Parts: sequence; structure tokens; C-alpha cells
Amino acid sequence: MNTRNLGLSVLLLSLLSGCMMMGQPRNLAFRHNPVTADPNAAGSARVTTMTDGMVQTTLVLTGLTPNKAYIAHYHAFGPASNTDPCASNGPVSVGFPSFTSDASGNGTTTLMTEAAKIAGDAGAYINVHYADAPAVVPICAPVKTTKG
Ligand SMILES: [Cu+2]
Repeated sequence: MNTRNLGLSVLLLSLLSGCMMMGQPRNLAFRHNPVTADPNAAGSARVTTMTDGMVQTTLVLTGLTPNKAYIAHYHAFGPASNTDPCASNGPVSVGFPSFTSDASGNGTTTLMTEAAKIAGDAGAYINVHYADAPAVVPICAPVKTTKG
């Protein structure tokens, strides 16, 4: 290998390592909230910790209303429950990019955020809202089930 190729290899390696995964992704299941909206909505959140202090979270959802705009957030543990984050009514920590379901009711969105923003109680649950009516929250994925 000549010097030029070696330099290129080192550059590529450092670029790759800048977005390397750390350990296995964690898969979280969404569950339905006690509401009538989107009765078949379900899905998972795939949470991958990277080596550079970032966390990538990809939501893969089914059973949504076709061709509808949605928003999703990480929320902090709220005051309304110590053991059920989805019922704790906590504040938003970080928002996912908004997304629109396809004609079959499938939807996906990916967030890359600093790990510190969703550490501990700051990242207690992920919920999915109707974009045009945020009070409607069909599904929620608990991340941390005990406060503190
Ligand atoms: Cu939310």
C-alpha cells in the first residue's frame, strides 16, 4: 500500500468510526393508549447508542391513518405517575422530524440526538401525536418505567 492509499484508508476509518454503533440496538414496543384513535396502531422504536455521544432512534409504525401527518417526541417522566411513563404527562425533551403515513398506514421517522438530552428521566417515553391535533396520542413506547 502506498502512502496515498494509507492516508485515504485512515481518513475513511475515522469517518466510519465517527458514526459507529456502540453495542446492540435496543428495541422498544409501542403500546396503544386508551383512546379510540388509530385502533390498530403499533410499532417499535429502535434505539442505537453511537460512539460519539449521540443516540439514533428510528420509529417503525403500522396501523396509522393513511396519508396523515404525525409528530413524535421523547418526553421526560412527568408528575402524574411514578411507574407508568406513558401516563405521567411529562414535558417534551426532544422532537422527532414530523412524518406522514403512507397509503397503507405505515410511517417512519428517525431522530439523531445527543444522549444527554434523553438520559434518565429526560427520556422516559416516546409518543406519537396527530400533527393537526396534538392532544390525540394513539400510541406510546415506555423507555424507562420507574421514575428517578
Ligand atoms: Cu409528545
